[in-house]
Amino acid sequence: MLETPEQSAAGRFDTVLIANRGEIAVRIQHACRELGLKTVAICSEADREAPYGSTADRFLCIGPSSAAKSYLNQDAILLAARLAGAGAIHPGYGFLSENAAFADAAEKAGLTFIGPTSSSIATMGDKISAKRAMMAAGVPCVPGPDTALPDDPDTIERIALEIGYPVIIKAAGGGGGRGMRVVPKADVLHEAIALTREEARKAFGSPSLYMEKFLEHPRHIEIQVICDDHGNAVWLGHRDCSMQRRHQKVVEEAPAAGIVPDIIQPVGMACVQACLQIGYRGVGTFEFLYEDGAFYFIEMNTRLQVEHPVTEMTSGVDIVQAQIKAAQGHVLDLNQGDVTCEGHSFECRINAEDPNSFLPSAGVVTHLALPTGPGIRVDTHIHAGYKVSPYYDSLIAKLIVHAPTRAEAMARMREALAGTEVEGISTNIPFLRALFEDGAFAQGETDIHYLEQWLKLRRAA
Ligand code: MV4
Repeated sequence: MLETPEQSAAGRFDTVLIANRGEIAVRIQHACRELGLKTVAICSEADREAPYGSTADRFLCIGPSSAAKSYLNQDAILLAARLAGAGAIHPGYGFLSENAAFADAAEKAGLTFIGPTSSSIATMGDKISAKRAMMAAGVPCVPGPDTALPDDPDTIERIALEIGYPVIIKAAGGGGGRGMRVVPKADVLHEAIALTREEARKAFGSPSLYMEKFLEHPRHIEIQVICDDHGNAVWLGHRDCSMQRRHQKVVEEAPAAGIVPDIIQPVGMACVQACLQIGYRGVGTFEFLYEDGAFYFIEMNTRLQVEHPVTEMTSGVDIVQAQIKAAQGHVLDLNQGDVTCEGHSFECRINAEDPNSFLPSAGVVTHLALPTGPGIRVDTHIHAGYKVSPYYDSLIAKLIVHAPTRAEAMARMREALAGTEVEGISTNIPFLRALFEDGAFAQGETDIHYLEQWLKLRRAA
């Protein structure tokens, strides 16, 4: 094959090992096949019967049910890739998707890691270096230093006073809600720092902390980017992911209600600028808090996200295909001017969980009905007779709708939820149906605390 300037030898591959399971393993297989790529599926012993195995070109069992011994087992995955002749690894989300050492090990083994460089992953994995990179690129950040907290108590107190209480102490190695503590006033500052530092040392192997202004009622808005290896980057729109419980998103939408193009556009362009400045490659998500009309960067995710479909619906871009093509070294085939945001999209995460305790509900799906109709998409790996195992994440399906307006998309989701039946295990479907009847949600009047408050009220009623 002739080498074209669009495609470097480094990124050339014809077989992709998908280092994941569940709905995302299915989603990535679709993208690979449409691009003419062969697929290698892997599984743990618990997933031997999973249908995503039989649709792949190869299917290898790489270890016992425990994720630590299978989907997180780097050596087993690299060995499977070698045995099956894969030229690339797609990590999906979760598991090894944001593990810089794994990305490095894959590249050293001569495999293309479908994601950013291990150095980009490491920079964003350290929340202080991420913030420093973003401030340097002109991305608006939460007030507070982009350096680790010093040890000197007086200096720490001065930083807190300068920011203004309440402040939040966060671990550099944390993220996604782990390793953080709110400090309402000065008299509990040092105690909060000592506790968070000990937790950080234990959980992340690093005692490094930083301090920010604590925003009390923000929304969680994120910006999706896609970049190639040739200095091109675009943002594909924004999403609202405020509907969460204990840092687990439940409903996501694109675009965010009430956030007009004029106010989000400069933020999107700053994200693009940051990508170019750090030499980012592939897909990424910039997470922001949005409060009183202003955006504040908090973290960057260097992986494909669970909620990428809502942006696919509004932008018309197949984000997984674009990600794979970027890893192949292709030049991005769209400019910022080509990116549009059409209509409105919602995603509901359907979880196999107890409606009261929220604990995972394992067992056999005895009956399954999935909704059909215009503007309805279901991303799932399950079928009637499927055995939901207790070992992994409780996500069993994603219900995605797209309609011209937000109100129409909500109506379409109500219709889609009405047409969804899962029997044999407990799911959060009844609760999602109730949520889509909620008036404040319909008005777009929610923030990151809304769902937990709503659940509390509902339980009391
Ligand atoms: C914050 C914050 C308020 N102020 N930072 C939680 C997850 C992690 N990504 C960052 N998080 C937060 N950082 C400042 N300066 C509130 C949260 C937060 C949150 C953020 C997004 C979505 C849900 C959340 C739930 C609780 C707290």
